[in-house]
Amino acid sequence: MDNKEMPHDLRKVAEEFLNSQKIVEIKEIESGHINKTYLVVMPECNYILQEINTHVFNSPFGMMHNIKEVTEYIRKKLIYEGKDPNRATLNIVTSRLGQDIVIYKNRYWRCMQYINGSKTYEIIESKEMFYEVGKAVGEFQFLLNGFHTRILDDTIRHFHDTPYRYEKFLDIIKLDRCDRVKECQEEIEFIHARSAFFSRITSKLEKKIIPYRVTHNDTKLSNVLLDEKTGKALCLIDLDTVMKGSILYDYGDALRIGASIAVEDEVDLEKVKIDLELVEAFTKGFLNEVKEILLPSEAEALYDGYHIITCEIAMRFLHDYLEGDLYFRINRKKHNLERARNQIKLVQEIEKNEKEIKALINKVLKELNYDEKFFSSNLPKA
Ligand code: GN1
Ligand code: MG
Repeated sequence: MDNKEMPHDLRKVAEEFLNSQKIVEIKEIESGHINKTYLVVMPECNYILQEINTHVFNSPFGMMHNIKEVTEYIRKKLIYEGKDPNRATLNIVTSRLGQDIVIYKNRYWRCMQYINGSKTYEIIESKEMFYEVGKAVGEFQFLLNGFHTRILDDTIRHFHDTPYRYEKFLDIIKLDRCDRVKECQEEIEFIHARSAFFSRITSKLEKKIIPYRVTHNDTKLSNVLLDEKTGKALCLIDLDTVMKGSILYDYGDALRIGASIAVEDEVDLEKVKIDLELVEAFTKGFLNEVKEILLPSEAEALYDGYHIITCEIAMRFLHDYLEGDLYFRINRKKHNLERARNQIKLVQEIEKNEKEIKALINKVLKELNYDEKFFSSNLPKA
């Protein structure tokens, strides 16, 4: 599918949201594996224009409903607390007819304000930086603690349902449509060997041992905005997958990329290692924000979040490779296989450091005087 936009079409779409007289330039931003993103430059402030990938998000209105509800809630909460909400959450721009989505030539578009002076990163540059990322991820959870999960649409069903994803993975292997299974035997075996614990989080959700919360579900590093000058946390972006879920996946997904020394598609696997000091810095920032709402049953399973989400993403990249690269955008032929191998190496690193990571999480909890008695009255709303 050729996704290159005609400049004329892009302008037409942008003009549905913004004053056509003031649009200086529209340029593509390389970010994310799913949607297409553009920066619209205007004299006073810039905007983000995005084409929603409706193959992945087949309920775009449900998705926008979730984003609107969640950002409105965060905005009101921040105002109530006397804080400035403008740089602390996304601001949706509606079309001149008041709609959140513009459909142009059968494709779906939305627009948001660009947060000035903000920056995202593909790789962590210091402990301080990752501490701030931890704060942003934790604050998101904290701010949404009182939000009813039932308000939200299940935009991508079974999104972090790792056992379900494993079932689908088995189906794809059986089908072997692209004749790629024989090339990936080792990787497939790696996933099989870990499948027994894929339900560790989902079964606790089902049994209500841990609660469903409003979660971001895609807390990878490049979805966290930091202030360009001060390096302080601003907010989480890419709220497309905001739904009900487990805080453990949000904790783990942020660590997955942030605590790895290499980028997600690094092919030199020697470079794929985790930095324990980074794990600690993130955990401190994160737990400091959520210490008053985190249940002991969640606190004791934080490591599982890190481990299982990394297995899940490895399996998803491999699944997409076996299926013929239908889901994640690729820049080279074996990109998804390379990503899968990278994540598999990361899983090995996490497993190798299991004891250290668990000890580190406990150390941070102790330092924060985490204590059961705070939490019983602060259960999230169903
Ligand atoms: C996708 O859209 P993007 O690139 O932020 C994916 C996430 C994966 C991530 C891996 C809707 O996120 O689940 O963790 O790639 N998003 C969706 O980098 O599937
Ligand atoms: Mg995303």
